[in-house]
Amino acid sequence: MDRIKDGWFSEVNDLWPGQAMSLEVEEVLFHEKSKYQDVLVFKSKTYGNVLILDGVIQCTERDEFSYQEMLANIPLNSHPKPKKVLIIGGGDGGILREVIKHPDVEEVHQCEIDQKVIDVSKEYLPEMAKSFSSPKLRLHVGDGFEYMKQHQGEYDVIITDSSDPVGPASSLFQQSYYELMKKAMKPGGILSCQGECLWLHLDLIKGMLTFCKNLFPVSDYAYTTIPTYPSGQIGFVLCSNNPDTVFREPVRKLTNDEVDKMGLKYYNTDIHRSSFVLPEFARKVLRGDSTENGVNGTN
Ligand code: SPD
Repeated sequence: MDRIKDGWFSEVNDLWPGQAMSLEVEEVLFHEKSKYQDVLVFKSKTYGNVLILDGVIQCTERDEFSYQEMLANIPLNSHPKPKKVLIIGGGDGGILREVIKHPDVEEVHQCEIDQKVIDVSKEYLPEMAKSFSSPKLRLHVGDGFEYMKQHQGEYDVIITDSSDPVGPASSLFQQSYYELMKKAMKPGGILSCQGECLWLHLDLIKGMLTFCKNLFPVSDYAYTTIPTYPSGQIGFVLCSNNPDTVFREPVRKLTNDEVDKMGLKYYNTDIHRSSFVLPEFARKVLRGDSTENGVNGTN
């Protein structure tokens, strides 16, 4: 296995040239090519079990909660009543686990293209995949574009938990995909998508926020810290069909007690607010000189 050398996995990829996260491997638990991608799971020395797709770290048991909690909770707590939610991707089940914690969520549709990812997650990442048994879930294995075409005007919140923009996943970072999500949303709907890294992909993020600004009355960008993603950081593109949405001020503010009861380890109301505060190099590019500091100047 050429990605593991001398007992270390290294995440070498052209999307982050000249750098690579390495994790010490204790045992390879699964390695197979699915119909869509190379699927590897190993037990690491210090990050628990790790899921790798096409050589890229998707999640580790130790730090996955940072990404999953933020990608799910920012949109859910920005919507006044998120009853029906669609998850595109997210085959490890972590986003689903977070979505069904929200008390207003009645029904979740999830569309994941690769059954193998669901299967290995059930086997090796049980803390993430445990929610696939939820009675609120309608799981569909297939293509997200096709699924949304058949479900127009249905969702309060759409969450896209994708891998990086290479191969088939690159279409999930393009305008046509956002147009499709817009059509699948109910009036006042909100979306949240994996939005890559400020340190590595600022131009890509700028491009996405530019077309989002033309498609939605409100759009914004937030981010989280996570040790095992490239440069230790990953962001989220957020859009709303409701012109009154102010992403950085959640409509549902969790008490400390609620945070505990929901088992949240990263998300709380303060981190929701602060995740929109950008370092200056990124603020200049993504928000220009607006003194209001919001992508659309409205929030
Ligand atoms: N660079 C890796 C980005 C992966 C984002 N998706 C991860 C899936 C976790 N549910």
